[in-house]
Amino acid sequence: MKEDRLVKTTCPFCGVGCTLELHLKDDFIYRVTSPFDSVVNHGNLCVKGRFGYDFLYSPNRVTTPLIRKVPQKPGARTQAFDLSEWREVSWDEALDTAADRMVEIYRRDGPRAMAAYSCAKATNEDNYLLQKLIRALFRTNNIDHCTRLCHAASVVALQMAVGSSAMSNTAAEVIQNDVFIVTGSNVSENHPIIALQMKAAVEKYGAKLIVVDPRRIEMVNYAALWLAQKPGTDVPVFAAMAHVILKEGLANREFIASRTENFDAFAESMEKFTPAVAESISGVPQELIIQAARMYGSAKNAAIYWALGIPEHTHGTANALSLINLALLTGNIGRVGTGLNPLRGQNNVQGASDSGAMPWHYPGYQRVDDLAAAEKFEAAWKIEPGGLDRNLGLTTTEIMAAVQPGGVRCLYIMGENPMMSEPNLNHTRHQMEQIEFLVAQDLFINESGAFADVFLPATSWAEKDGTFTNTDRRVQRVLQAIPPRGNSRPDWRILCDLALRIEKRLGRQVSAGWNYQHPAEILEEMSRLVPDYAGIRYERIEKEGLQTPVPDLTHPGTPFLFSERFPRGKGKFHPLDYVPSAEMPDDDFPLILTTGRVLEHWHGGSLTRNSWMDDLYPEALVEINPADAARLKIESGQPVRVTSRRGSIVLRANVTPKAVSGVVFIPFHFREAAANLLTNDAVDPVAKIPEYKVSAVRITPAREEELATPEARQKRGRY
Ligand SMILES: Nc1nc2c(c(=O)[nH]1)N[C@H]1C(S)=C(S)[C@@H](COP(=O)(O)OP(=O)(O)OC[C@H]3O[C@@H](n4cnc5c(=O)[nH]c(N)nc54)[C@H](O)[C@@H]3O)O[C@H]1N2
Ligand SMILES: Nc1nc2c(c(=O)[nH]1)N[C@H]1C(S)=C(S)[C@@H](COP(=O)(O)OP(=O)(O)OC[C@H]3O[C@@H](n4cnc5c(=O)[nH]c(N)nc54)[C@H](O)[C@@H]3O)O[C@H]1N2
Ligand code: SF4
Ligand SMILES: [Mo]
Repeated sequence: MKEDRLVKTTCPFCGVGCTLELHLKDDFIYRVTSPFDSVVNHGNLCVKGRFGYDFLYSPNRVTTPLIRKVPQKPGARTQAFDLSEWREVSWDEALDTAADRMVEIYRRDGPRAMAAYSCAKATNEDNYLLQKLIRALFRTNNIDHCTRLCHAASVVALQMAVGSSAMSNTAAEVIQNDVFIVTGSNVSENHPIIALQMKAAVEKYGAKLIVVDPRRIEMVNYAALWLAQKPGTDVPVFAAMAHVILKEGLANREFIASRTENFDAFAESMEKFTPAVAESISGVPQELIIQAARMYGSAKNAAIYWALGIPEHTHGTANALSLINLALLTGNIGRVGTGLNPLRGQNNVQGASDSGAMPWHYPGYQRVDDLAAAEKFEAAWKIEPGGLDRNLGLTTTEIMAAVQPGGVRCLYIMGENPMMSEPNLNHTRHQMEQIEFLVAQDLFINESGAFADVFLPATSWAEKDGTFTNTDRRVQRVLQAIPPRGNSRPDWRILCDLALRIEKRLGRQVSAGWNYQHPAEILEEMSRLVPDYAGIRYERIEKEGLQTPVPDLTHPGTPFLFSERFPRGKGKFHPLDYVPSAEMPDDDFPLILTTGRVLEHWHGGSLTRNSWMDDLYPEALVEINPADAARLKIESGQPVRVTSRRGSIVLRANVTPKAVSGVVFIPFHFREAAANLLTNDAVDPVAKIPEYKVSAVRITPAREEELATPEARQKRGRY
């Protein structure tokens, strides 16, 4: 018997980054709480942080390296969920096989044949190493992660306008806002602890909340104004607010003159967006737009919080720019209690981006096509001059599209699940079948790993050390609480062991090395290369995280950005036009489908569907407005078929006023009713993010037998 222990660590689910206290008895986590003095969450946790950790004990978890029994061929690759289709092997055999095949393909086809998906659930150290492996050993920038499917358009827009893409302010500052806008963010389900602070801002501190969202999300109950636009019409709504602010003299002339550029071109392009025009496109009554403009435009401290309702469109970049324009126009940026705040999703999506798991940037957003940056990384990794690839790599969606002879042949997936998370899954399936060699490094054989040749069992966050960077740029510790389950290993260790084998086969040594003894050494290497992380060391964040930028070892961290200047100098206004979504409703497909999340579940479901969370929310539901349901003669609980131009699924209806008329909502967590069979893979031309928030569908009644049975729901398998 060991003593009972408490281990303080960071939640593995969302970007809020709550502190967890794991209660252990004999290396078994029997309870999770949070200390009252935790800086992010003050002892509060949502249901996932508190109860959702048990996936790590799931019998479905794979803790032995595996190799497929039947060799897979491109074009005829199949999925194997059942362990009987795999051979349990030693780590040596698994890693040697992976290294042999990867090097063989690289030798034959060169860098463009190699690609990797990195993992926003894994640590900064894990992500730093995977991008180093891909860049330094395979000489390609073909590495990306789920940020591409997430806030890519927010990132691009913020880079264009201010030169930095992170949240500008700290989430807890919401209580210092007089007015705040929440748009495209179902915050009480997806960032629940930030939602608590927002509710307090309204109820205790008198802030006024403006919700701009096409669903009647919970935060509408706290809102002074709710603008329910048709999905895909944010530009007209926010541009009309700018129009009113300009017309009514509410613009901050001093801020515009001293801190911004390109104002005239922007102001001219706002002329056409009268509230009446915006109403005709978006359906939002013009009086509401005018009121919202006055409220935001005359506030002393106003902030904008947004999530995926903004970027996940073919015009996602324009959507995000329409928000940025508003903040520049009113000077609501660069001070405490203001800001442009894209709420980041995964526990470590900010960190995976900071760590360089991206095709256009080295760690720290240093561009791969910038000569000085490339030379810096060549020197650090001891690579011959000119050795690193100077070309932008492929993004997540481009990698999948490039799987073909002459294109990507080998894919390494560390902790992602494209076969659930990418749009138009029938197309993704076709592409996955064409891969020549596939490695999956995960806790579970998910729908994508089921296609793999080699499966490498990683540990969960509770079985390893490292750091996560949360949505407000806070780098926090992750502490090993229990030994790795079975034969699993932490991602960073797997990557080091693999890299050494690849190096040996290539006869190429990256003498900056792969012999790390502890993740602290990896973070130290990264902090030497990334100025914003220069002052971060494990010792400094044992008690409390530090918010980047942390430029030196005594710097206290940066709660809000841009007080003096923007990273690009002046903030740049962007003129805008309205562009409709790629697929609009018509007679055949009369409803708009928007997709997203529910409180209890996580993305493709690998974690929460292998957890108690699945008992709380066991079955996929489509939200339909009562008027639409009456017209379609559908009742709550009845099975329905939802069909788009790309696919069709059967699930139960949830008739609820949370859905507005003409718009239905389906969460994408459920394999047996996979929402992404329906979604459109059209992308924003600049940010390459898919249009998850608007597809056209029709709904027809279905029979009970067409639904997945409860047993089938429990089993993972082909959808
Ligand atoms: N429980 C849970 N929490 C999560 C996650 C999870 O899987 N489960 N995932 C995490 C991740 S990675 C992310 S990125 C975040 C995502 O957090 P959110 O973006 O809040 O998640 P979604 O459910 O996609 O909600 C999108 C919101 O946009 C609205 N919307 C739809 N179309 C439009 C539109 O055209 N314009 C506007 N303005 N709004 C629109 C929807 O009604 C919804 O309120 O959540 C994180 N937190
Ligand atoms: N229709 C629709 N589709 C969407 C979205 C939407 O709103 N609508 N949102 C998009 C967004 S914002 C996102 S972020 C993506 C998410 O898409 P993905 O990142 O593809 O989805 P996840 O299900 O989170 O996959 C994470 C995997 O990592 C594994 N894992 C967890 N921890 C670790 C670890 O420490 N190490 C390793 N190696 N593996 C680990 C889990 O078991 C799981 O299999 O989905 C996108 N897809
Ligand atoms: S709000 Fe996010 S970080 Fe906090 S407990 Fe819930 S899932 Fe974890
Ligand atoms: Mo995300």
